[in-house]
Amino acid sequence: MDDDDFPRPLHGIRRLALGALSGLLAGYAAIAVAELVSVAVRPESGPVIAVGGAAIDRTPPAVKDWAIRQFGTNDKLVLQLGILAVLSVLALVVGMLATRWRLTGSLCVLAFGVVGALAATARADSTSVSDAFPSLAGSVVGACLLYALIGRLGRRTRSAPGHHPSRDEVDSIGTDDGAAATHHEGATGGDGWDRRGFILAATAAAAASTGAGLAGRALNDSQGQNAVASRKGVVLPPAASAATPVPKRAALRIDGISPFMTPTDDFYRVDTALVVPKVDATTWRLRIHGQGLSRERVLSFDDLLKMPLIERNITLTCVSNEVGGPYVGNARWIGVRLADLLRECGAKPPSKGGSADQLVARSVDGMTIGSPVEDVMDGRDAMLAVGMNGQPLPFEHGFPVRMLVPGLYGYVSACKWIEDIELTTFDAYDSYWVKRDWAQRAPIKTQSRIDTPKPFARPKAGTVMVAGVAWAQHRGIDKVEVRVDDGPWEQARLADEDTRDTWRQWSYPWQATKGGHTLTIRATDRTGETQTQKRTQTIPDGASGWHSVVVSVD
Ligand SMILES: Nc1nc2c(c(=O)[nH]1)N[C@H]1C(S)=C(S)[C@@H](COP(=O)(O)O)O[C@H]1N2
Ligand SMILES: [Mo]
Repeated sequence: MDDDDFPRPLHGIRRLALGALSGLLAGYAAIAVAELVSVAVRPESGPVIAVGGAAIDRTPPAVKDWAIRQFGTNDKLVLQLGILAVLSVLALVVGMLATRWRLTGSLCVLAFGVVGALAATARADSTSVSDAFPSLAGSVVGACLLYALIGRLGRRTRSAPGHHPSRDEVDSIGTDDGAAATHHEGATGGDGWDRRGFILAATAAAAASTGAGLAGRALNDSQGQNAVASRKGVVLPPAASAATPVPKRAALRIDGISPFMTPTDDFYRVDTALVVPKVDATTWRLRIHGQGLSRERVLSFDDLLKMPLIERNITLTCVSNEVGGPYVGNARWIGVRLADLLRECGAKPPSKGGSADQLVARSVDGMTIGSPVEDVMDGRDAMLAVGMNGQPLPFEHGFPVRMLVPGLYGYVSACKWIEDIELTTFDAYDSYWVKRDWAQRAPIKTQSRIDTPKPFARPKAGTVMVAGVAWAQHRGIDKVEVRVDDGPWEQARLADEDTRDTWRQWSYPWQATKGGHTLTIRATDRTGETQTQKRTQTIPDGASGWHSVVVSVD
């Protein structure tokens, strides 16, 4: 009778469990509210993306390479799931802690909000303190919710000094009549376990969070619709200077070889963007400015399309590509010749007396990529690309405009979602990856890859077609050699060269004998230099060494 008149607080394991649940609900509410508030700021300002971005910026290269290798293009999904998992564990712990120290628990939630806010404002693409709002707003809601939910559990022990509820009592509390509890405790929470109040509040919070989160997601997605519409509206003009037709015999028909032109959907993607930037081409602008220019320019997308366009096949390679790795692809690009634009602004390469030796490209997501002005203006087809394989650039590959410089690794040349070009010097400025210990200058190293047979394949004895690709952009491939086990180097048959900026296919009909064999490949570029056997890491300026494949012939 007494118990019914004065509900007891919840104790023991059930208190902890409901505390943990409260923590989870508070964390969920915080993330959901942050997502909704980020609609008013920008999608990248939400806490998961912000913390993920901060993690990417601080990941040591070795870990980054490992993550790319382990998870490939899923690395970003894995990162976000990892952050959510860590947040969940933290939320459980904070919830349990709050069952004892209610206010401290809520303050912890606020502290996480501050961390998220700091991460959001510290990112390179953050231009405003408003990036802090989503995390802060989310954490305030989360903190209040946790405080309220824990209040429903009743005040711990102190309300009933010396009282240790028996097993029976705890059970009866669990099944007590919620109406009685509500009656005694009112809206702000009394000293006893308010079962009905807890269930109501928890259910309402879960539902409201789900609603807020889904609404936030939907609104954030729809904000990209202008960009999507602007991309659909792009009509690429014909090139003033078309690509020379690919020689028929540049593309071999061999099972398992990389196709000479990489289909857009299979083209590798490497960037730091957790949210692919959706840029509206109709409002996009590119600013060209900096040292040694006689005039600055601001260009719209239409301005670019009105200029004479060049169309070129260019093989792009990532410095993070391991020997034998997949981060290389060949596409047909169309765009404006960058050297012409720079010359119109009065730029001169260092060899002609220009004072700026570095061109820094900046993207809408704050990436900075520095290329040598000399390379950009030495006559090669450096371009501001607007199209890839006959289509406007896909969002993943930099819509509306990206830079490309044949012969340079992507991290020193291929800025996607570009919006700013500044001429400066290598002494004066270190770009994003250079700050992270990658080399300032990084021409692509001569490399070759065996595409077929695959490692540990079991071909039949007899003629086995060994084939693959070799690249030495802007120098060209002159020779590819194959070695079986420790035998002599044999010349592979080279497919025709398209241009010296594209990779080159090769093949070698191997008379395979039974047993295990190691196939090794090496290429020689047009300067006469043969690929070095010396294995190096990808950092600081690209992997070197020979690719080999072990097979077992039946
Ligand atoms: N804005 C932006 N541009 C970027 C990057 C990036 O992280 N952000 N990564 C660069 C790197 S390291 C490479 S290898 C190429 C890859 O281009 P892709 O994803 O279109 O293949 O983009 C470059 N441009
Ligand atoms: Mo790269």
